[in-house]
Amino acid sequence: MKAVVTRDIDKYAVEDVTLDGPKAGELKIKMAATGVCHSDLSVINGTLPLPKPMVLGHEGAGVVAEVGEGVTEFEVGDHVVLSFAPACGHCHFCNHKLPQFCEKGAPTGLMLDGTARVKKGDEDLLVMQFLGCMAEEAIVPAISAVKIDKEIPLEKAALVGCGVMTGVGAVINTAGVHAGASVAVFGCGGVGLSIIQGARLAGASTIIAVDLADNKLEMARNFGATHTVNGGNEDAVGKCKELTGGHGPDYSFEAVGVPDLMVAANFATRRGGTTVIVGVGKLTDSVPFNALMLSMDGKTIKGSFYGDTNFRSDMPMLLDLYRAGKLNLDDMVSQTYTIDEAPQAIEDMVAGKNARGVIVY
Ligand code: CXF
Ligand code: ZN
Repeated sequence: MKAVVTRDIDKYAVEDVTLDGPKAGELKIKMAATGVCHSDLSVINGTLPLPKPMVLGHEGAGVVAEVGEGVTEFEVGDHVVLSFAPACGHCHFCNHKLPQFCEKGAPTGLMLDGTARVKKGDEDLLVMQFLGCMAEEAIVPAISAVKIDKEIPLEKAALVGCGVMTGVGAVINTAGVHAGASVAVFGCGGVGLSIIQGARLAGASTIIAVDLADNKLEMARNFGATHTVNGGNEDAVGKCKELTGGHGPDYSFEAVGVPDLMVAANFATRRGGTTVIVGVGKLTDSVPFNALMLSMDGKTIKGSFYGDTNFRSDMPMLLDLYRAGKLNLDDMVSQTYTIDEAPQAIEDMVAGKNARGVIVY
């Protein structure tokens, strides 16, 4: 089968590889669609320090093609969305309503039993987030999949596997944005646009989108931004204050992973408000906060991982919102690609062309 593999920093290619069958507790998925996410690029360029060679892909949906021993919740033909974090349901974090931090989720690149399923000759290939779903087929832990309604188009469903869940979840689960709130979103890629959609769903009355690219700001308006600010020509923090009666937004979200933008988002937030850091930055970067003002301004700074999701309930819920016409996934898929076109899809993402590019098999 074909898979997108990174072997060295800044290098990746579509390769022909083989796939073993599913072992106990696993599923074989015939992939239907895989979204291309900045975190795939972060594996390629080493921002996410994961071992290589690694099959990319962590935002996917497909059809169950084989069921491993002991799996009772799925059968062949089921449509599933894949979660990039497994949830065992029994560990400390699963038992404390934090399944996004399930103890099974430490990303080694191997499957949960410590062995590999993807091979190139005798060589073992690792997979991103137990999935490696930028490939025609994938073996995944059954505890990383959720069954969805067969009527939902799989190329739309794939997006809730990462970007849409991360963004909408940051608004609903992490921040708990209330109706009538003011919200600023710094960075309007797939995650930022999903934060904007989440804010619209939560009933925010002011939604300020900040980006450097006018095409992203135009998309932001389409997804629900009430105001747009090009941070390249305008003082974004000043504009956020001006648009919120001089106080700053109740909630600011950073969706890129850049320290200066995290600082700007927190500067913009009103006194007593909440700044949510959604962007995945570099391990080597730190962000300062002012020792006097953090207490004086009473702001909350929260990190949000995977939209603090309980994916088994949240992902079908998001797809229900899609079906009800309340969550726009149709415009989120701004371009589709074949797997042979994966390099083009990654280039287009770097160039900021897409809301989301999706590989369709
Ligand atoms: C990332 C977070 C770090 C692990 C891979 C996925 N989130 C979104 O892309
Ligand atoms: Zn992602």
